[in-house]
Amino acid sequence: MADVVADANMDAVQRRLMFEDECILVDENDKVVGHESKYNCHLMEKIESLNLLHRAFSVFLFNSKYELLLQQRSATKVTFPLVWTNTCCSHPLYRESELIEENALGVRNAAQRKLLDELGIPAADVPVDQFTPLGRMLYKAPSDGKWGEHELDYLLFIVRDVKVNPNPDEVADIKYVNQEQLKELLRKADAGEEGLKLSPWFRLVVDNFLFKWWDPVEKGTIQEAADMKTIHKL
Ligand code: DMA
Ligand code: MN
Repeated sequence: MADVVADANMDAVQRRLMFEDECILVDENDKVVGHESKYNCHLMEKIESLNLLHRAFSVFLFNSKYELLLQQRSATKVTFPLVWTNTCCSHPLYRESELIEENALGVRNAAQRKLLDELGIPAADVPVDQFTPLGRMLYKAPSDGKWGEHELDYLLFIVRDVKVNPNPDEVADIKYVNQEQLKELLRKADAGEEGLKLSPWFRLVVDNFLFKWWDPVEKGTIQEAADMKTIHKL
């Protein structure tokens, strides 16, 4: 049963999205098995009792100096408020344009939609054919006990100089970091300095993939690192 009192305190914009967004349910091989509201997909109780797993994406956008754009999630996000994370994360929705599996086009369409919605990045600045799908990972992460994630997450890289105009409903702050600056951020998060927190999925990508992919990004050889066959269970 939904906790009516807690939900009444939920930010109105985020509540609307919880019920409007219809996520894609997949099995552990990323085969579509159905659809479910964003609300139900992120309730730990439903995730555990129904073994709900949904499709998601994580964008890593670099500028032409090969600095990675990070965002701090807004205080009103239902899951993982105020944590720092990669450029943009969300879900492809259960609609024709975002279900296209060929070359992960559905996921790339969703990424373009959410880069505009969360960060005000014009679609023209992030053409769908410029995203490189590098891999997929499966993970589960509780947020606050009631809410959490259980996702099959597509990792999308893109190198573009873009106009950014963050949407305060989604994003509290942004910054570009080079490799050294990100390492300093990780050190601070590990030491608990300045109340700095990183999202669990960003941490998984950092610990498993990001630094070994950064140099190929700079050399323009990142396509060679792509492995869309494996689903990494982390
Ligand atoms: C969900 O992100 C996706 C991942 C990879 C955690 P989110 O909570 O930011 O989704 P949305 O922006 O749709 O609320
Ligand atoms: Mn999710």
